[in-house]
Amino acid sequence: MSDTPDTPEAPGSTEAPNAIDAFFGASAGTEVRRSGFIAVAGRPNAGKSTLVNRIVGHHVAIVSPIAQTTRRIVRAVARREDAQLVFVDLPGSQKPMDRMTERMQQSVEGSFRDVDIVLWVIDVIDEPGAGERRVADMVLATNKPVVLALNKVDRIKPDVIMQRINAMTDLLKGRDFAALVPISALDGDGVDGLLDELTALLPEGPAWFGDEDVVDMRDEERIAEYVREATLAHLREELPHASAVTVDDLFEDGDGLLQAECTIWVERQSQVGIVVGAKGEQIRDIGIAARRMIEEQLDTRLHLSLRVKVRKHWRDDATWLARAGL
Ligand SMILES: Nc1nc2c(ncn2[C@@H]2O[C@H](COP(=O)(O)OP(=O)(O)OP(=O)(O)O)[C@@H](O)[C@H]2O)c(=O)[nH]1
Ligand SMILES: [Mg+2]
Repeated sequence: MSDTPDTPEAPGSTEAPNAIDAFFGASAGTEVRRSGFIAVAGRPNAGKSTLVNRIVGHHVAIVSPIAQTTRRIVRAVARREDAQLVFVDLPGSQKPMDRMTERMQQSVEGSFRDVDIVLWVIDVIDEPGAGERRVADMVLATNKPVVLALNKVDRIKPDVIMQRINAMTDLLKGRDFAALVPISALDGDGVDGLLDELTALLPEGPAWFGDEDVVDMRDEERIAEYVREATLAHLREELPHASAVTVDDLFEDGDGLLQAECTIWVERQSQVGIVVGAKGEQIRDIGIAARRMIEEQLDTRLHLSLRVKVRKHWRDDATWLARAGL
């Protein structure tokens, strides 16, 4: 478990106080009496990671407009009054396309065993279709209480919410949601009410993590994630899906400066030039953005070196995926 610094606002979320921060003053020092794990599930791009970041008040999970941003599960801890909530941010669920997405789907299904509640996040912009039916089958098979978060309400007219609630209720085949809450993970609307519902469903029990803990991930994994987020922000078309990041070396030098050597993997030689950019300005910009984020989130000074390598068909190479922690 790594500690995260006291820089509460995630980038892009500075306009509103986050839901949990408002309760920290009152809850710090209060004994934890209820605690549990909450799987955050749903289709790719629904806003699961954005929601987890808003709730815990740190940018712990990477976010992008590209589907299948989350590849590794992130456990993030929030405290509310006498309760500790551990959010398990999952990769988006869709039909697997290769070994990597197959492994991601297996990790999603495996993670349901160890949680108390399933928080199903949907994007209310689209009418629920085959993708959502697929998630419904998976979620129903867990036999856990299911809370539905209807996300991105900032993008729709209020009367659409009722239509979506009706369509989603039909998908549950006679079972009931434990709660249905319209929210905007982006601006925070409804998130407080969602936390009320989740907290009420938690079992009694002591804290799983310390009060200082925010994210259950090694620094090496966090650095790889932030470099990937910066890469996603700079790349277009097929490249976000064709790229992966590994940390090859990580150590602190004599001056207390963290040194990280990372590789951005692509699938074809022709993609190397796209990542590097003319005169290397693209990879320099990726490096600057990643370093800023890592320094802020890990509360450290960092020297980051990036290189680009080709690994053909890495998405279908089970051994390589396991080694890369994917
Ligand atoms: N308008 C609006 N956009 C949102 C909201 N929540 C998330 N988004 C945007 O939706 C996109 C996807 O967000 P993510 O949090 O990465 O989605 P995810 O469900 O974690 O996606 P995967 O990791 O691919 O499964 C990003 O561009 C977010 O800024 C919201 O409440 N309103
Ligand atoms: Mg995500």
